[in-house]
Amino acid sequence: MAYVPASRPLPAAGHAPAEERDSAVVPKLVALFLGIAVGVLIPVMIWLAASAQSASSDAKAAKAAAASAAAAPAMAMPGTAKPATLAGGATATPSFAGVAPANADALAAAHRAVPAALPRLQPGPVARVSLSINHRTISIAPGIRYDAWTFGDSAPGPVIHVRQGQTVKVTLTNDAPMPHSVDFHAARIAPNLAFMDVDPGKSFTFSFKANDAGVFMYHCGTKPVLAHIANGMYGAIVVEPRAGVLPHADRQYVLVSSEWYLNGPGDRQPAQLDIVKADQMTPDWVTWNGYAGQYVKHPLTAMPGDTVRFWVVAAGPSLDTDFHVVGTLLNRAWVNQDMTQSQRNVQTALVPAGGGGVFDVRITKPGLYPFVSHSFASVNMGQVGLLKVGDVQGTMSH
Ligand SMILES: [Cu+2]
Repeated sequence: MAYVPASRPLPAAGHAPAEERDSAVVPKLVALFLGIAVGVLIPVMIWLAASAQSASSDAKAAKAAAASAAAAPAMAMPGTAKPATLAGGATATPSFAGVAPANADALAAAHRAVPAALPRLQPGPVARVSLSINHRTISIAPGIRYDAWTFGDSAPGPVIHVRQGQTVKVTLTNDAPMPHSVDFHAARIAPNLAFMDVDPGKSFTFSFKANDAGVFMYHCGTKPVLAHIANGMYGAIVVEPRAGVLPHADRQYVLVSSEWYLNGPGDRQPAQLDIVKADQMTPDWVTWNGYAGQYVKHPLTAMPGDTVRFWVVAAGPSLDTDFHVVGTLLNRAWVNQDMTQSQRNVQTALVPAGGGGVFDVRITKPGLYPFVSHSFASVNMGQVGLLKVGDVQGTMSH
């Protein structure tokens, strides 16, 4: 915005004649100019005063809003950040985005990528799902460790694959030192009966019928939910429509996006949750299946002409995913996992935090096709992978 100094002379006063040859004319001209100057200056001064008042009010309102929302971003390089604070006084650590040890490339190569292939269905009318709950130290990026809370041994937890119409019988076993629970978005069930806290050392079983097809999030629903999800307690359940409903797919992959909020770099000792960053939605890492960039070093694969189906969940806890495959379009997009209708030839599809979407691509030309959230700050923080179509060499970044 341009800033106009208050002392700058107004045009009406600045263009007075420098020389006057006819002295009789001078008083008239002076009177005329004074008249014009007064006529112009008074409204201008009133307007300037009103503007200043308005700007002052706006500034006060913005300051109050910023303080109450505690929304000041904390995105700066390590060591240079001015810490952001919550209204209560809690302070966020600086950003640890992109922290990498010297051997990060070798660590990325040695990392065993989380299998993204859709697991097999269980036959029969009942699908049994056992979920243990643990507190574990996991890797979330090359050389970066985090003290997570997990379903099973990993974050995300195991992918669950059932058929529409099957009964899902869930047994939760809490091997962690504090209460946890599980909330299935695929279930229509009273939360107070099914999603309740399970104490340490206890087990709990409940069932629901998977009547709604799609890909859904499951997560811990114990308060504070933000902390339990941010610490890793989430996963995906694929409820596949009845046989023959969906077009054939040659390859099927499940991708869960999530972000991580670290209270330290995590390279020398495991990081833990920075709840201020989580409240402010300023993550350090954003990942596919829990580990930054893992499918860049270890791409998902397809052959030219294959139909590749992505079952995508955005676990958040707070960021949406804008699903995009570079170099192609989504031939079919079942947005918001509504499996009754698909959109065609979509460039980018929104997967909201806590939501899911199913996307088919059919790529005929061999190459390396990055899949990202097209919210590109997330790419910079690790939410990028490669789909390798055909027998191609090398890698690429995006
Ligand atoms: Cu929990």
